[in-house]
Amino acid sequence: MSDKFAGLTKSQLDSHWMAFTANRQFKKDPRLMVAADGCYYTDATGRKIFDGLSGLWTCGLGHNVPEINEAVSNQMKELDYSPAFQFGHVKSFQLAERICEFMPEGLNRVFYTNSGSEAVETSLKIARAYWRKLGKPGKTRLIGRLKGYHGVNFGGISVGGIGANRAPFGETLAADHMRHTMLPESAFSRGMPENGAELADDLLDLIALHDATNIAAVIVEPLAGSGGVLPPPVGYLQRLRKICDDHNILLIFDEVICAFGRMGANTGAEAFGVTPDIMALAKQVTNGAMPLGATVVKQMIYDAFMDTDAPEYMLELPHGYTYSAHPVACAAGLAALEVLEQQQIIPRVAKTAVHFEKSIHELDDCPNVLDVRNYGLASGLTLAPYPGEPARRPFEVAMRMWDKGFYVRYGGDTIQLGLPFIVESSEIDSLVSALHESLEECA
Ligand code: PXG
Ligand code: PLP
Repeated sequence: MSDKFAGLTKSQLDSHWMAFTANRQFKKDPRLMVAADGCYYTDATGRKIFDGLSGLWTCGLGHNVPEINEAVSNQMKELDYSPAFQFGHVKSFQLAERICEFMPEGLNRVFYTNSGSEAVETSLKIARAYWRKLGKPGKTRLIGRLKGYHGVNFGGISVGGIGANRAPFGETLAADHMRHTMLPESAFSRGMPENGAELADDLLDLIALHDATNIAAVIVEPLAGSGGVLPPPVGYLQRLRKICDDHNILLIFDEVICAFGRMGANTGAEAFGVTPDIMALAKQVTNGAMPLGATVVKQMIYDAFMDTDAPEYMLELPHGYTYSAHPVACAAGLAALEVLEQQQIIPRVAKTAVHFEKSIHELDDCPNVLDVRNYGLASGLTLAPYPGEPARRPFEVAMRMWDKGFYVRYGGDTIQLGLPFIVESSEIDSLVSALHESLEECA
């Protein structure tokens, strides 16, 4: 196939309203993937394209992983669907225990969703319902952070801190936001920035404003992804944890991007040494092969719902999705986590991250580069805007990259990279040199 439209008619292109996409631009000049294997896509013109974001932070193990393919195909034949409510199937329980093996100590009860957005909503609802169970119904207020991304549902955009994702939609839930941690003096930090732990004290100001008796939970991404890849400042998450403990506020980590290896550790919690009360996860849990998310909670939270005098046939939490614990997604999850462990992929990420850090910071002096940040196999570059057109340069750089055979993510004023866990050093070097050229071309 050498047609970049892949034979699609205008009517077919127009029929699909694409997610988070500039539809008008895309449909004039589509970028269509037709196949994928390992770290590479094949596009509709037959070119090989390096996957610089592991899908959408989903496919760290690369594409077309035989073990996952086989598990999914077998599961389809054996049990394609099983009702999510009041009846169960074996694999969801096996996967729940397996997920817990990757969790920090104490997080050991898993509630399934189909996406990160749903895992976030579930986290926020469980946090509020937990306090109600404990006889503290006033604890409902939610705290997020500027530049936070917590998916696109109403709860998630309320605590989220990316204006463009909320502004079009009017009223949301009552929520407050701490400042983000991207300080000018931290530009070009390698790994965690030294400065900024004191920004966690913003939570103290919000407690003074609302009183902790009215606050249910604080939600943050350990490393903020979509907001531009912001690793936490040294000591910041520890300080947040301490304030939450001192004031009886639940701490939620949104690890939709961090969990299962991206940070070179099982979770962001492990990488940064802080354990939340609730964790939202998705994406890498199935290597992106099937949609699956989950909210994992400490046992004390689960127990608060189970310790009840209500009759045993009464359900404890009126919440869930038709596709919660979908058997095919669970089969994909079991296979993906098995490969992650058996092939020792996470230690490999930690090792590769050392070369990646060195390599990506070779771009520090490129034209219009205002900042380069990195941790694990994630990196974000902030680019100087064209006057009055903040989002144009990253778009142009990403299109140059696409022409050179690299898929990278662009949005706002940043370029984001989330390399496959199986990437080779030589592939990192090629990517960085293509970025170097693209930045020069767009100067
Ligand atoms: N929380 C976090 C921290 C995320 O990164 C979500 C929630 C929502 O997950 P779902 O599965 O509902 O999309 C995400 C998703 C990017 C990018 O380029 C990031 C996401 C999605 C698409 C693009 O950074 N994160
Ligand atoms: N809307 C209607 C009319 C439904 O019947 C359902 C589920 O039964 C939903 C929405 C929710 O769908 P899901 O469970 O896939 O989130």
